Amino acid sequence: MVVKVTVLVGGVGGARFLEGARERFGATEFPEREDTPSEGARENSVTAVVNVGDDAWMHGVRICPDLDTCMYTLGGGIDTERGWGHRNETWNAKEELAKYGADPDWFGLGDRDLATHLIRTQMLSSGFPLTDVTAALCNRWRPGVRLVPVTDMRHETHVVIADPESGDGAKKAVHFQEWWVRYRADVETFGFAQVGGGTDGAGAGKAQATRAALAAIEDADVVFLAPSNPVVSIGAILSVGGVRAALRTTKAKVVGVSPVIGGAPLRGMADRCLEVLGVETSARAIGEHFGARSGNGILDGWLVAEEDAGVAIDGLDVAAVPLLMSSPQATAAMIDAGLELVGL
Ligand code: FO1
Repeated sequence: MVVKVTVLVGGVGGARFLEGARERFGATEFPEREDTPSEGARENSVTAVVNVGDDAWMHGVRICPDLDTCMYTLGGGIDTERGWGHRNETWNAKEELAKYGADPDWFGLGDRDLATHLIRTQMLSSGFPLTDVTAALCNRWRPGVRLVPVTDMRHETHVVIADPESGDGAKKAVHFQEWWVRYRADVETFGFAQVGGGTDGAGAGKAQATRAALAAIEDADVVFLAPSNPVVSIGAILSVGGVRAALRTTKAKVVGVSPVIGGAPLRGMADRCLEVLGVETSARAIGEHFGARSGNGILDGWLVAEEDAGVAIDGLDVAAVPLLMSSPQATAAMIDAGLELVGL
């Protein structure tokens, strides 16, 4: 049977999960070529609804870390060591900018990566929505999965911290990238806020999900929440207008994958983010945080690691399976376990 799969993803963990989805369901021609077979003949399709909360204007260009990490990873251009940016990268522009005293000097803006941001910035300035810009960039990278931003509006994650520059612990809000890259989250942190939103009448002040993102959730057979950061990646997606409602009403089954194994995140700083929200860093607490659709949550199923076997959450089907995404094949096996868990 044709399976329409939608995955909510953030950066590195999300990209790795998408490699497994592509392995399991086959490549989705994206952007669709003119000769793409009609719906009936279509094979399985995989659409990623990608977080835009990390996105930032820096040095006059628009940077979309999670979209680029997914595009480069699936397109074979990622630096596997860092998990972000191009392999074989050089940093000449970054060094030259620093010599001019240009701010910020703490962000790793690579020369090859800069080309992506220049194309994106030119297209955005010409009036193309981020959804179309992403399709154009994927024309080159051919990721084999459809990548769509959750919204075309600004929806940046900003972080309220104790200002390290001020002696009296005064608070200030910084962009997520400054918190993540400059401070490594190693600063007193009070909370996260989404900044941006639409200028149009409808939902002004709150970014609204695109039609493509909502359709990807509503028309799917199954929706996965990738094992991305539950707060600043998945949480930032859920905070976009229309997403929660779509997840609660879709005919699809919704399956989450725990980003935490045995009380510790695999990489990134999910524990630091969860602590800010007062959520315990455990597969159970995060499953409860997302909640069951039979309650007022968004999940039908929750995959936890074997180390967390025995986790039980009201209203949720839970399965304990290997969760190490050590290869696309291992991730494909996780996806099969998720399908089985919800009877697909
Ligand atoms: N992460 C870092 O830790 N240091 C960096 O200098 C850095 C630069 C960077 C440039 C482009 C890009 O697409 C991602 C980049 N990242 C960097 C990752 C970025 O901070 C992501 O938002 C996080 O990895 C969270 O997904």
